[in-house]
Amino acid sequence: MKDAAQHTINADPYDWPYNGDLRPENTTLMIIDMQTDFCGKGGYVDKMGYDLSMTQAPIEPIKRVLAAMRAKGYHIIHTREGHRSDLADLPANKRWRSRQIGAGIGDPGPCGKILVRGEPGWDIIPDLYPITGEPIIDKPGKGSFCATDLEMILRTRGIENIILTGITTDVCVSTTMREGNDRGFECLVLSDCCGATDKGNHDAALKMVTMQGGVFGAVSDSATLLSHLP
Ligand code: C5J
Repeated sequence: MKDAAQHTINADPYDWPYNGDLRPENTTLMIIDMQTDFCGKGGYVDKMGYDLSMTQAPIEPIKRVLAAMRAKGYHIIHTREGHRSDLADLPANKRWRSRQIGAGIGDPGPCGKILVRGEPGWDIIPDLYPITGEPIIDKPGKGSFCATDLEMILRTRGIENIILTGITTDVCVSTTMREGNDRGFECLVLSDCCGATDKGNHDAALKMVTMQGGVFGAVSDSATLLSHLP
């Protein structure tokens, strides 16, 4: 029998995926935490005083990747970081630290209670809003696998490859990539489809992926992906 067609995306430090098995059936786009709290006026990142242009930069590239991958029938999974309205899943140290920087999680802000489920600031921005059939993973922490059913959804759907996008590169994207990699998923992060609150941290988080032959997977960008996506 003839081998299945091989498809790879040019990436650093290796053409991805490692085994050339890139298909809509076994590959998901993950869009991490594209919530008003992380990229909108009056949200959590804005309240902390960081430059919003850095977390807004990936919106347009993600839009292009999302449209193309939806059209080709790839799996699409979204995540939201946030806590129960009674804050029962908010660790005291996470709340304390956020208050030190003037953006207390669970405290009222211009977009409702910061990072609390159901509040306006917590939801995904309209430009990237999920459509029917696209799971949303609600997570209390930085990684998308911790205290969620993400792994069960990926295994049930036969997903082996994860293409990561979203915010922030050095926190929730990086943590999810590490968690996914440790579980045997083949991960690719798209550099222009991520953003951080600090350019140095964005660059460093991407560089870390490329060490040791691709210690967490590989790094590419939206244009490269779109020109070779089967
Ligand atoms: C942070 C995230 N930075 N989505 N969350 O607290 O990266």
